[in-house]
Amino acid sequence: MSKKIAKTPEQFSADPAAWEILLRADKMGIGTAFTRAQAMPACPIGEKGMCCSMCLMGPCRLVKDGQVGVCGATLETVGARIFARHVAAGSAAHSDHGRDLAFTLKAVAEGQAQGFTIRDPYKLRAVAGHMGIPVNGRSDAEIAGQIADKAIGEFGQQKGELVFLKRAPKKRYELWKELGIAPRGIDREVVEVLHRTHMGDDQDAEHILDQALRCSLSDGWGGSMLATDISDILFGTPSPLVSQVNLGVLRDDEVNIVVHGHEPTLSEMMVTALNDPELVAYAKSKGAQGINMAGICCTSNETLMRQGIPSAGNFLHQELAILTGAVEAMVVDVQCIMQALPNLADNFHTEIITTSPKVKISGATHIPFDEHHALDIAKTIVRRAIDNYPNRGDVLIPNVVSDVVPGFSHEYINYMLGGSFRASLRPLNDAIMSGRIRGVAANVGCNNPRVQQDGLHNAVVAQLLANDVLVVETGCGALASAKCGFLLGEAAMEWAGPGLREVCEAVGIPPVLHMGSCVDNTRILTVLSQMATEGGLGDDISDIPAVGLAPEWMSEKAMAIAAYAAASGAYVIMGVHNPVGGSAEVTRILSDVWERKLGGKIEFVADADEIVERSLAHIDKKRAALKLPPYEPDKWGKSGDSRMQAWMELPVEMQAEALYGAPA
Ligand code: MSK
Repeated sequence: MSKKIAKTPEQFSADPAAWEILLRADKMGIGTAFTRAQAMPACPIGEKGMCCSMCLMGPCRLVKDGQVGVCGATLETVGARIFARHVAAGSAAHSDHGRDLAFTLKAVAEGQAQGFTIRDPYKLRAVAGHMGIPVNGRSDAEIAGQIADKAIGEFGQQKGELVFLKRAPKKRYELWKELGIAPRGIDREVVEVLHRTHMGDDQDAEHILDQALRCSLSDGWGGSMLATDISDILFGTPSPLVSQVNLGVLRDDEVNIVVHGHEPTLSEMMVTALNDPELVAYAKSKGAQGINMAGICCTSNETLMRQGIPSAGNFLHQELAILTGAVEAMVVDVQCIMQALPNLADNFHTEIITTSPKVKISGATHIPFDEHHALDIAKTIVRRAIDNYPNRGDVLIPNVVSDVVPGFSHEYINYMLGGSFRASLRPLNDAIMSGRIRGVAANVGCNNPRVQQDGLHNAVVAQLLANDVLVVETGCGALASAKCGFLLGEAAMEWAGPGLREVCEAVGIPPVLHMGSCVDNTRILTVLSQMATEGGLGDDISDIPAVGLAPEWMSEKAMAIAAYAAASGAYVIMGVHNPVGGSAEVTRILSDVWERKLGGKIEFVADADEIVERSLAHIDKKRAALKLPPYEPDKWGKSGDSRMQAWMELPVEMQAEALYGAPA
């Protein structure tokens, strides 16, 4: 049903492409997540984690001072349980994605995965090294099979510890063991959170949150890390390329297929299918000029950084893409897919196709993915989209696109800083030590219609760049920056402070580095670990002048990421609101207690300026602790391209005078 837009499109989103489509939705009387959020204020009790629904004696609302639930549960226990369950759900989602990739790798090793192959044998061997799997004299298939078996075993392991924990700095690894939070097996830690938070179990807030930490680590240094590594083995380790982002990547004269969700397996095969000459000819027979694929959310990040497939946008663009009227099929897999899509698509010709055996949505067509017949399934889907092209009605594609350079895997960052034979993060550490780069921020996470789309991401990133903070990004935060033009080399000239600009010019990189999808936050863990062991920035992740930010987060996966980042020693600031803000004690444990125990913490800050202020204060505190020179921007910026640019802007007569002296 139509909702009157009380907010303007500009208040809903910072993105001009969204403005145009939101006006169209309003004219057509179609609601979106933007208008639904406005029409449905968040529940004031649930919003602060003050409602316990863990058993049927409730739900209990703990809204008065000292009030307890029917069982006697306190606000602290309730808040800790809610937080821990969010972390467990987020960890389960990420990690299950990793499990599916492990099974695909196993099928590839056995020659049973149609169309898939091992694209990065170097990464295959590197991962084998991390797992203690011998590689000498063995075929790719043999190594892949053993990696897959080991990976699958990590999920069901009951005792011991996950094999990737030793990829963390030694001090961090020892700390996890000392605190008793080193994860034993991925599934085990998720199950234990659910057990401990069942009615009548663990009732000490800090103790519950310790298990949340252990569970999150099983994601960050377990399931998600496996997902990243195996994706690289199967589909190639990303390196920078050029592509485009925003709704303007949709074509008005081609069949448009949008892939959305998180898993790269089917979408990678779709890329092969859409280049099939027979299907291209079939599309032309239906009156289209060709077949165009674009992505949304993290499936988009996967195909963007590896194949250069353009991105139609981030989380809140999923409905807007359909509202263009130009999408023949939206092909979804897992996570972050709004249930509103099939109803919305009923207003247009778009077919919503669910492809994961785990995800069905009423009103959508279900074509389940099976890695043994991936190419056949991809071709079937492409053919359906082509058949749908003649049904297209009125189309409105905003003429808004930005160029983007994605694909900075940690392997590529090492290569770009040191070349093939001296690949290293040494120049990055040196730049931070000298003060050219003040520190590093990882800006990640979602959009949330409770706040202006991309507004917080863009405001925070712009201010950090101006303060010489190098920004790395994943997920929908990265796509927000891409739309805004931050993921381009030229952005350094426009946005970066003098020291950061010098580094970007010298290395030839954007000031904001796209590192992948939300499971790929593990790439950031790898970079931080390497920075800590490279020398000069302490010997643990908690020593590094760095922060983690998720200004517009909404998903439980973001909570899992925040928890494993804090457990790994990072200061994490989450925007929007504190989901356990009703309990001052839980809020204190997540910040003060965790900082004392782990050197990392989570805080919730809704305001962009305050996020930046706290980030810079933390970075400067870490610089001081390392006895690095204080941040002095005036020392930098007198070399490199900016000097050249200033020169080029001088009138020719002044250039001549500077070179040859004043005319006689
Ligand atoms: S897709 S989890 S909205 S980043 Fe990874 Fe974006 Fe957040 Fe989903």
